[in-house]
Amino acid sequence: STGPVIRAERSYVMIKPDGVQRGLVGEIITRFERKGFQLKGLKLFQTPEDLAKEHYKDLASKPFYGKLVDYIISGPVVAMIWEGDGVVASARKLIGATNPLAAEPGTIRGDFAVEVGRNVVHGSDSPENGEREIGLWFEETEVVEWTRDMTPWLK
Ligand code: RTP
Repeated sequence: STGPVIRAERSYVMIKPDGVQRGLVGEIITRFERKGFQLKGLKLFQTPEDLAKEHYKDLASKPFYGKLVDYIISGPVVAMIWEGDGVVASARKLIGATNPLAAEPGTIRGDFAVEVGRNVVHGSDSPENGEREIGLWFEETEVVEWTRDMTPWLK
């Protein structure tokens, strides 16, 4: 057949060093699993400084950029690829507002954080950035093709 390959939507979701140190890894993964998204990549990873800088390059002019990079490389992160219809926007909802004090209870940041500079988790802000970030954080061989058969319970 011809034409573009239509890929399912994917988000790059990352448990930041504070989330790992505080023992929130299982809790956070559980929320995405129970929602009904599919895990396509997962690793515990010590981030090199150049990768942290590249990931947040759009914020390079912000006054907090240096501190942000130092925070992201301060300990291991859990890097994940989650896939499913609408996963990018839905992940942002599950995660909650950037400033945890503004995040609704029931969201990850609303339930577990108080500081914008220690806000536990990251989620891509668009499908395009999802693909960009997955390309930055994962080797092709680390992206696993498998089927989670949730039919007829979930689509
Ligand atoms: P993320 O990329 O981590 O999912 O966060 P976001 O889209 O909700 O927020 P963004 O504006 O992209 O900011 C990225 C991360 O920078 C840190 N930040 N610190 N005023 C500050 O000190 C400040 N503002 C933002 C946060 O860790 C935020 O998640």
